[in-house]
Amino acid sequence: VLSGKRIAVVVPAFNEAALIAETLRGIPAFVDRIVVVDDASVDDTLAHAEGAACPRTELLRHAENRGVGAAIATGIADALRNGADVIAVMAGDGQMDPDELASVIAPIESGAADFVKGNRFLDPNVARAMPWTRQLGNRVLSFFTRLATGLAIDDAQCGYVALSRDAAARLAFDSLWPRYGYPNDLLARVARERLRLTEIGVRAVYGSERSGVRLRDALFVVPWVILRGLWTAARRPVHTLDRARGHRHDLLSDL
Ligand SMILES: Nc1nc2c(ncn2[C@@H]2O[C@H](COP(=O)(O)OP(=O)(O)OP(=O)(O)O)[C@@H](O)[C@H]2O)c(=O)[nH]1
Ligand SMILES: [Mg+2]
Repeated sequence: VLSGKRIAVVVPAFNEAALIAETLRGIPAFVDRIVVVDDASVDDTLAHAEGAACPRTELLRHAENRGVGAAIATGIADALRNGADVIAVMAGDGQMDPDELASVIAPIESGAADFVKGNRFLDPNVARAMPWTRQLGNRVLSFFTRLATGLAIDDAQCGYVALSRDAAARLAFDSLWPRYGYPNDLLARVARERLRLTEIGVRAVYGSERSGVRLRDALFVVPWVILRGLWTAARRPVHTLDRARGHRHDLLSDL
């Protein structure tokens, strides 16, 4: 607990036996609930997660592999059901620096933002830490995501995010794009819901983990999700329409 808010961290994990325990042990003590979502790993991820679990840890498992976006959606639903006020996402492969969690969630805790996005391009070491193919790909995908959503973001693909309970409820995670490309779908929804977005500098961490991202994801899948986002971002949210209708009703009854 920080400043009276209940904090949950969602950890998607697929075949992360080598890194999941270390990742879980690193999560700061102020986190109230850790929701690990094992996306039907075929290695010992679950056993290693169990080994590192403590009373605040919840272990969920998909019956079949559904993708990182779907795993995050499962974790967010659990966090909402269990009363989280602030929710953050940290990958199960140790790529999010736990020392940065407090600064990532700070704008949500204070109410200054509804959605916080990590920005690895603010890391002075990014040129050395992030493989150049990733730097190029992330820059290009971020450029098109900016165009499609109108949001001022530098690092669309960064998975280190935090959001408020209200934002999590409004973003309708149950229909989120299930695989790579989910961050771009999420940003389109953030734009549609007119949420207040803040970017925070985070470290670019590339270590011994193996990425599941394939060239076809960067070339075809993510661009397709970005394109869809044009439509998503432009749609007016239902609650705004409701408010507009309510307003018109008030005007009419004033007459
Ligand atoms: N590859 C993959 N990862 C999944 C899946 N479901 C959950 N995950 C988890 O999602 C997180 C991110 O996956 P990565 O493949 O490392 O992708 P990334 O970190 O966005 O991309 P890189 O910058 O290339 O590492 C990891 O913690 C995975 O364990 C899945 O179906 N496939
Ligand atoms: Mg990774």
